[in-house]
Amino acid sequence: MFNWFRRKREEKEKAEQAKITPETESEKEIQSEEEIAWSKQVLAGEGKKPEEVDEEEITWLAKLRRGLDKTRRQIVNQLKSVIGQGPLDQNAISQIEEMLFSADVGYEATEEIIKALEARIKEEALPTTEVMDCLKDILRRILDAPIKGEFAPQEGKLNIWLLTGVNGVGKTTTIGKLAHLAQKSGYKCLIAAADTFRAAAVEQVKIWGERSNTPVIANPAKNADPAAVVFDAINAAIARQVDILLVDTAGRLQNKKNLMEQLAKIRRVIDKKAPDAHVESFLVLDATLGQNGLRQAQVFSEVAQITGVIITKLDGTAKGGVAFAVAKNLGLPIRFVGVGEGLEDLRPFSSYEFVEALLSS
Ligand SMILES: Nc1nc2c(ncn2[C@@H]2O[C@H](COP(=O)(O)OP(=O)(O)OP(=O)(O)O)[C@@H](O)[C@H]2O)c(=O)[nH]1
Ligand SMILES: [Mg+2]
Repeated sequence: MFNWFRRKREEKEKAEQAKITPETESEKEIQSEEEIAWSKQVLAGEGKKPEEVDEEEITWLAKLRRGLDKTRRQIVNQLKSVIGQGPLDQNAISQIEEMLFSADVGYEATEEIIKALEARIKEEALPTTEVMDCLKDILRRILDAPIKGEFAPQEGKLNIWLLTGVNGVGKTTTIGKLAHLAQKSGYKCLIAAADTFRAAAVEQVKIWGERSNTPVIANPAKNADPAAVVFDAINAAIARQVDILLVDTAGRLQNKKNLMEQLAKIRRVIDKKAPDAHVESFLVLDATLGQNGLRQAQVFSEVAQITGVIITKLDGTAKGGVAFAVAKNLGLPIRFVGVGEGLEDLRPFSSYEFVEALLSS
C-alpha cells in the first residue's frame, strides 16, 4: 500500500534527515504498547513481513485509529451490544442500520451493507464471532468498488494534482502534507498558489511550501488571474523537471458561478499547456461536515472532472462513516485521508487500514 511513497526512499533518507523541520519533530507522538501491537497486527494482515514494517507506519496507524476514535465509539460500542444479544435477527439488523446512519454512512451505503448482511444471514446462521469479520468484508468492498488499480504518480511525466473544494475544508493544509509525503518518496514537487482571491491564501500556501521544502509559484499582484499562475507554474514545472505540480485553488469567490468558471478556466489552461501531463483532480472533503459536505461536492464534480477524493479532519468527528457515502454516492475513489493539522498527518488511503481502525475494539 505505501509503496509509492517509499520510492527512492533510501537515496533520499539522509537528505530528509537533514531537512526535518521542528514541526515534524514536535509531531512525534508516543504510542502505547497496545497501539503498537494493534498496528503490527494490521500491517501483518496487509501481508507485511515484520522486517518490512517501520516506525512511521506504526505511528500512522495509531494516529488513524485515534483519529477515528469518535466514529468508532459511536459504531463499535453499539455494535457489540447488538451482537452480544445473540444471533443476528431482523431487530438486530435494524439496530445496525440506525447505528450506520448516525455515523453518516448515508442511505445508499447503509442499504447496501444491510442487504449484504441479510443475504449472509439467509445463507447460514452467522455465529456472533463472525459477524464482525463479515461486516468488515462488506465495508471494504464498498470502499474498494471505485478503486481501479494502484494509485501512484505516473513515472516519466508531469503529474498535475489539482485540489478543489469549498472554503475551509483543508485544501491548502493538504497541499503542504502532500508535498511533504511526495518529496519524502523522492518525487520533485512544485506548488502553484492559484488561490488568489484571499490575500492571506498565498502567504498561507507559502508557509506550507517552506515547511515541506517545496518551491511555490505565486503572483504577487492583488487579484492575479489564477489561471495565469497555473500557466507560469506549468512552465516552471517543465523547466525544472518536476514530477508533481500541486495546485491550490480558491474555495470561495464572489459567488459559486465565478468559482466554477475559475476552476474550468484553470482546467483549460492545464489541458492546453500540458496536454501530456497526467492530471488528477482531487475533491477535498471535510469529514466533520458529513452528508452536507457530500452535497457541496456534487457541484464541484460537475466542473472539475474529479478523479478522486481526499477526506480531511477525520480526527475529532463522529462522522467518519461519510467515507462509505463518498465511495457509494459519488462513486469516487478515496486517495488520501487526513487526521490532523501536522505535516505528517496525511497518508494514502487503504480500505483495509480504514476498516480495521474503524472497527477495532
Ligand atoms: N483537525 C484537523 N484539521 C485540519 C485538517 N486538515 C486541515 N485542517 C484545518 O482546517 C482549517 C482550514 O484548512 P485550510 O487548509 O486553510 O483549508 P482550505 O480548504 O485551504 O480553505 P480556503 O483556502 O479558505 O478555501 C485549518 O485550520 C487547518 O489546520 C485535518 O486533517 N485535521
Ligand atoms: Mg486554502
